[in-house]
Amino acid sequence: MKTAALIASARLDRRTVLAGGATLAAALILPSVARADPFEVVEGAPEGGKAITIDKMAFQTPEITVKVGEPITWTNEDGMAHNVHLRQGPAKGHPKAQGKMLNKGDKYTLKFNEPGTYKYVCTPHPMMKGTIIVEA
Ligand SMILES: [Cu+2]
Repeated sequence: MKTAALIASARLDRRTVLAGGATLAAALILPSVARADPFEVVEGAPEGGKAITIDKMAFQTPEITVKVGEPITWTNEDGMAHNVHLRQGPAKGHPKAQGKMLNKGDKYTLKFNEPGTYKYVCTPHPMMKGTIIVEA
């Protein structure tokens, strides 16, 4: 009986320790997941990645597939100013989803942290549409 009580007590301790460990792990992991943005604006048009030209009132590559972390750089070659405004997908409603207006020759680079399908438009010309598929 004494032994049984000891075993029960040992089991309880181990469960308590495991539960405590899981809680600690959750505390360490969850805040970083909550903080991570689905995408980032990258300054200074980095080397590599994919390129999309904006011209003739259109995103010249309307659909593109990238890996997580692979940058996409848009270059406006149109005489009119345009932007990249992420409207559907993981970036929907994000405070940085509406990109700055790009004049002719300006570049804008995004990289994506979260896989998914991101649909975007140009804010003043919403008939200009594009789709970004981000793969893990
Ligand atoms: Cu536009």
